[in-house]
Amino acid sequence: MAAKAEPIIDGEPVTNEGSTDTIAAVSTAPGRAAIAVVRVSGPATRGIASALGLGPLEARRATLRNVKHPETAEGLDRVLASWFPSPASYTGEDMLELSSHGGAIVPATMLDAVCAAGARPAEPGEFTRRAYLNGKLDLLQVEATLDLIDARSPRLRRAALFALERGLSERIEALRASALRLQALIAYDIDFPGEDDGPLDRNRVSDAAEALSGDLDRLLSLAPEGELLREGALTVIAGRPNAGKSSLFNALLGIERTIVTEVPGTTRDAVEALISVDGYPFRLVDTAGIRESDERIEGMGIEVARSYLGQADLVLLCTDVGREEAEDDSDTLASLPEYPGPDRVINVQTKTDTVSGFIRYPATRSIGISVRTGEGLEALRDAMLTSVFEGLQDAGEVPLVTRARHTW
Ligand SMILES: Nc1nc2c(ncn2[C@@H]2O[C@H](COP(=O)(O)OP(=O)(O)OP(=O)(O)O)[C@@H](O)[C@H]2O)c(=O)[nH]1
Ligand SMILES: [Mg+2]
Repeated sequence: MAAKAEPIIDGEPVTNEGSTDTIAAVSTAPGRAAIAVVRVSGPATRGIASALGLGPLEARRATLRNVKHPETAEGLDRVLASWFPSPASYTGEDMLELSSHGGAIVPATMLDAVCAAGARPAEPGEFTRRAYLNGKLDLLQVEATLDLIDARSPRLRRAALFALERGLSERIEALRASALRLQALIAYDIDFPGEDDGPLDRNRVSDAAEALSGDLDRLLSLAPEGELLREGALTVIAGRPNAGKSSLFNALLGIERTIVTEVPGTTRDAVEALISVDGYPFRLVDTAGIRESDERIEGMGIEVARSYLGQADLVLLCTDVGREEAEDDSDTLASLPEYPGPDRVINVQTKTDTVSGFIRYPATRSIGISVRTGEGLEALRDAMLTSVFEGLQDAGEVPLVTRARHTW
């Protein structure tokens, strides 16, 4: 990681009063596991290590040790203990990491012992908060840490790691420096118009302003896609009953998740699953087929489908290629107030294996697929990617803003 980070977003230097208490937490997820990690941070860490009977520890070297309870002296576990003296630690404070055995009991026992020796349980995010307050991470890096932990797609993992390594911070710092240079040029022009050096060349100011605004536009233009990387693009599979929506949902998911039958009106509720296409996340939703229906439960399903349509980042509008009135389907959906508009819709013609000499539906974006033969599924995945994440794909590995806050 780069040199000591300064908080850069608020522009105000953040002062750390210095924590007086020592915090501890089991940092690994609960459940049956080979190991668990208990972290301790704060001024009492050294004393806690000694109360647990760890003996002398070399800085930043994992050492095998027996841990005993500070009050009862009962042996608790054999652990790998790592000691990180301040300031070269994650939080900037004295820190101790105990890699104990995992499972339901051992990590809790470790935490209990550490607290009996003088620590208190940490609040959620408190280690990272201290790292921020001690200038070890800037705010963008804190958010990147969260994104990295929560990443549900390989692309977000890469973007988050880039931001954690200060790629995004450095980009923002460069933009800020350009803005300050521009401000200085303008101030010079206003304050000293008649100086010996002569007036400032107007082009210098306008060129600098244009360059800055171009850089900002480039960063912000990818913001909507960056945000979708965190949650996944809401991709709604819609169409008339029996169009093959659930079959497509299962095919994209790779498992038989929803019920498929030849009876129109099979799917009643919306079923959601996260899939990754080439490392990019899509929240896929299978919905009830949309038609006029007096049947109460089907009607409710249709309402749910319509509300999903209204929020969709992308709609896969399915039409059974064999149906004679197929061409009316897109008109029926397009007349709904929730319909998102053609640039967010891919027309999918289903069941191409049932017709010989499949003829392309005369719509701009239309892909023929068959879940029986697999035809067109790869082309559909490509179209989904380009529809939602084209900018990111073209941009390659660049700093990315992934939260609405970044665009304020
Ligand atoms: N030959 C063929 N049949 C398909 C294909 N896709 C779906 N089907 C059949 O079409 C029928 C309806 O499929 P579903 O996936 O249940 O359709 P749906 O749009 O989810 O239907 P509802 O939930 O009722 O709205 C089933 O009998 C499927 O086996 C395909 O690619 N080829
Ligand atoms: Mg269905």
